[in-house]
Amino acid sequence: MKECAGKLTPGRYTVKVTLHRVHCSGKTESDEDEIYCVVTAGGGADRRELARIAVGNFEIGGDIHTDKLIWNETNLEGVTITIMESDANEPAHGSDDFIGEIQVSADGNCRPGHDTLDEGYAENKRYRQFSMTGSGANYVVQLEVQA
Ligand SMILES: [Ca+2]
Ligand SMILES: [Ca+2]
Repeated sequence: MKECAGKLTPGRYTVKVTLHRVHCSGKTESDEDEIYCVVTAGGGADRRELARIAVGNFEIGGDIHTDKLIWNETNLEGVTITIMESDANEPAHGSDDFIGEIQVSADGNCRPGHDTLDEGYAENKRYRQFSMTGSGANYVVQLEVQA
């Protein structure tokens, strides 16, 4: 019983998420997509932005291997990793475009959010792969999650 209770203590797990690869097979812009990702916790009015990381610019067929560290914290709650397209340089186009999102629970389990499909693991079995189709785009995102 004691051991079981210990396992349920919040904040026990450090979750490390690395963005391994992003592949573009459909853009939301006519020119380059400027992709970034945001890490948030909470929802609705409690939504808090914890990190914002630039990923890169994409044309169709674009394929970026980044191995960028996105998150490396002891999670007290789940976080959401949202892939966005920036319109900072296109003020006439309104707000940034949503591409897709992945929810990472406190113990490191991943599940797809809006406009996102869980494709399981990449061919090498090491990276979790998600397909994202928000705002008419089509991206494949590979994450390495260590918990
Ligand atoms: Ca846009
Ligand atoms: Ca843009």
